[in-house]
Amino acid sequence: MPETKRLFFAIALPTPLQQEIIDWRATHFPETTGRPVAAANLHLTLAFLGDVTAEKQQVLMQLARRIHQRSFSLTLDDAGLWMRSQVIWLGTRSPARGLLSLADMLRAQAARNGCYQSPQPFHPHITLWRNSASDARLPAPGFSWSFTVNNFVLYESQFIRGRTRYTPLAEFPLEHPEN
Ligand code: 2AM
Repeated sequence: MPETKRLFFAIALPTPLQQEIIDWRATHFPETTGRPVAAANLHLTLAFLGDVTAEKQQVLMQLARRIHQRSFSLTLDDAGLWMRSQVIWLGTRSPARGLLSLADMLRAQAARNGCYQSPQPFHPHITLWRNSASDARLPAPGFSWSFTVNNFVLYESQFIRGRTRYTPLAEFPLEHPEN
């Protein structure tokens, strides 16, 4: 069996925003809500690739480098609870066109290269809590954070000594709007 890595393309959050969201989470949710995702692990997945060989990783990275897409603004102003996956997430009420087209392209490239893609529509989200209680309360609307997405990242997901760790393997720049 060839060696594989569990990979996904995602948008990283700027470090100060990670901390701001963690502080907001701490004041707006009780500790009993579930298992909080660590600050460094907050991200928005664009395309989940699954277990990928080194060869396929190279192909997918080459295709990702060929994507010409302008940077865009991402506003986080929505939250929800998915009962089935027991996830509480942060998302966006009006996803930028650039976000949707970037995810579409990466997901299509992944599918064409044999990485299973869920038939569920893409719902951009940042997982905040896992194993959340089904009666967990969500904060009232009114929160909003915005930042410019200038690149996207290929991550490896590992489970080491009981902890999930996401390691960035490569960064892919988006184009400056004036280009
Ligand atoms: P989640 O946060 O909603 O669980 C690394 O695991 C990232 O890939 C997470 O953002 C996770 O989404 C996502 N992910 C894991 N398994 C997936 C799957 N089968 N389909 C789509 N996304 C998946």
